[in-house]
Amino acid sequence: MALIDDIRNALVVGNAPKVTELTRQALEGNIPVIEILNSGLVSGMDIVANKWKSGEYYIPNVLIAARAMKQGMEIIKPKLIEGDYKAKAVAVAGTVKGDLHDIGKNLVVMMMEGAGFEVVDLGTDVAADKFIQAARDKKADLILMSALLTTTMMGMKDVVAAVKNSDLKGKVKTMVGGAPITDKFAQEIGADGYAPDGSSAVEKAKSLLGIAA
Ligand code: B1M
Repeated sequence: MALIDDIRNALVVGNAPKVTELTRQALEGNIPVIEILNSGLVSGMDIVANKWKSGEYYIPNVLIAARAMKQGMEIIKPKLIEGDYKAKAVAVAGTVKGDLHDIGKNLVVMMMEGAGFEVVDLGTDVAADKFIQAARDKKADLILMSALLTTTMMGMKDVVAAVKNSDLKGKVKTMVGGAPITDKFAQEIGADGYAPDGSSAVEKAKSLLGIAA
């Protein structure tokens, strides 16, 4: 679809005003929000990732594309989270210590909110004790962790261990995700769940907490 292609292309070159405008047009044209997200914004970010990997793009190119992605996500957010606002459960979410990537984490937070979860977003570079404190303060059912770097993913193990060594043991489930994370890794560090993307994160969270789909 031409409009979706245009959103993707504008994101790849980091043209945030154009991404914003075209995303708004797509919503007004009743293009399904999931299609705008997956075929436009996420697919554009995949192209950016490949260009960086191949050396065609440098960090400034990636940063302006990430800014365009965020602005596009802001436009679709109300549509993505509309519907049942009744909190089914409380989750705290964050990108682990040392890691500043937040696009995927923000996406997961939006999808969880859209499914009725109350999510307390702790942002990026979140240390284990901050996850624990927030989970305790908010009486959370679930801790959602994201990591994009192989050098930070072990921070998830610290959080899982901190939960098991605290009064939260048995009360709070832990879930992990992010580009370098696998189901095998989740099992190795003792996390309760893993999901490869936002939609499956919602399904996994519901199944961990025994919430009917
Ligand atoms: Co970064 N970076 N980066 N970066 N960056 C990667 C991750 C990298 C793979 C690129 C590459 O080299 N090919 C590489 C990591 C290599 C490695 O660890 N082996 C890398 C590097 C090296 C770095 C720096 C170290 C670069 C430098 O400074 N020399 C630096 C680190 C900074 C830091 O964190 N301390 C850095 C910086 C940056 C930018 C600031 C420029 C920017 C981040 C902007 C931002 O987030 N606000 C950036 C970006 C954009 C990327 C890539 C290109 C794209 C990431 C992204 O947003 N993807 C990335 C390449 C890649 O991933 N292939 C890369 C789109 C997003 C929708 O996907 O985040 O995977 P993702 O989320 C998905 C799933 O993973 C999942 O659902 C989401 C939706 O489907 N998911 C979960 C995520 N969290 C989940 C949690 C769940 C469940 C599912 O449950 C709790």
